[in-house]
Amino acid sequence: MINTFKTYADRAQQHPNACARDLLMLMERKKSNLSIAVDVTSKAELLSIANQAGPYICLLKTHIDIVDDFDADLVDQLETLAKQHDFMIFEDRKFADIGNTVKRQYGNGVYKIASWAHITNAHTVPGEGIIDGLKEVGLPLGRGLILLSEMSTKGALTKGDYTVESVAMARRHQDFVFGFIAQHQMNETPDEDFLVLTPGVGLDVKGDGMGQQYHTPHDAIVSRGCDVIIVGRGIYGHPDQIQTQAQRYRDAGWDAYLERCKLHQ
Ligand code: S5P
Repeated sequence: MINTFKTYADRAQQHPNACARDLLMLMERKKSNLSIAVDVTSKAELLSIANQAGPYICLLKTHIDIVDDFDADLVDQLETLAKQHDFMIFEDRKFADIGNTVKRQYGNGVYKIASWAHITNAHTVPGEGIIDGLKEVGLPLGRGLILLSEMSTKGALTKGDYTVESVAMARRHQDFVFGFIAQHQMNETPDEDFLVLTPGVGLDVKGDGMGQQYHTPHDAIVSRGCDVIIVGRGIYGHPDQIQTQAQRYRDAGWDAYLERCKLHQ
């Protein structure tokens, strides 16, 4: 692992991928490396949490297919909130099929993910064709893709050669793929700048009894070199404290980033 340290602002200036540039600039402008994972099942709750957490986040991560009363208006309202509070939207679809199928899952169907999600993600298990399929739909729309190279859960099979091959795939598609869902920084050469968005982040608990494993924002950002912390239940699990918890994780993530900057000065 090579550590050629640059600030988010430096990276925004130099990054070859437009979506990554937008995200890095937003992070710097808003002083936030926090992505909230809003895994709730009602439209009203999703919108309310997005509105309350909006000022503190750089990225809103959705699982749009768990919303019982999904409709097109939900997407319209999320887009309005994204503009109002200045955040981007990441649909955590975890595509995992052949290229010809995923391009339809991405662009068509009820959710039409490519039409509104700035970022989505994919497993690499089917091989590189999955990137080709998603790219056909997403690249003309200016969207970005991240690959799952390491999962956060106990016993995950995303390790060793799987992770190495996933990074190699990303390297061959840098016009569209700009980073990873992972637990560590993934760059291998000094000129590489993949963003690492990392889930399994919590300040109060170590796990959830279903395999999830939590680390602190400090561990994720300073020790493991990740760029964006993804926090779900640590924030939305306290429905009466959305703003307080979002601010707490935003501060913890940003303080950790400032510490990382200092360490490399
Ligand atoms: O390896 C992973 C990849 C993802 S995208 N582990 C994860 O937990 N996630 C997602 O991050 C998961 O689907 C959920 O939306 C979020 C973590 O939520 P939390 O409530 O455990 O913080």
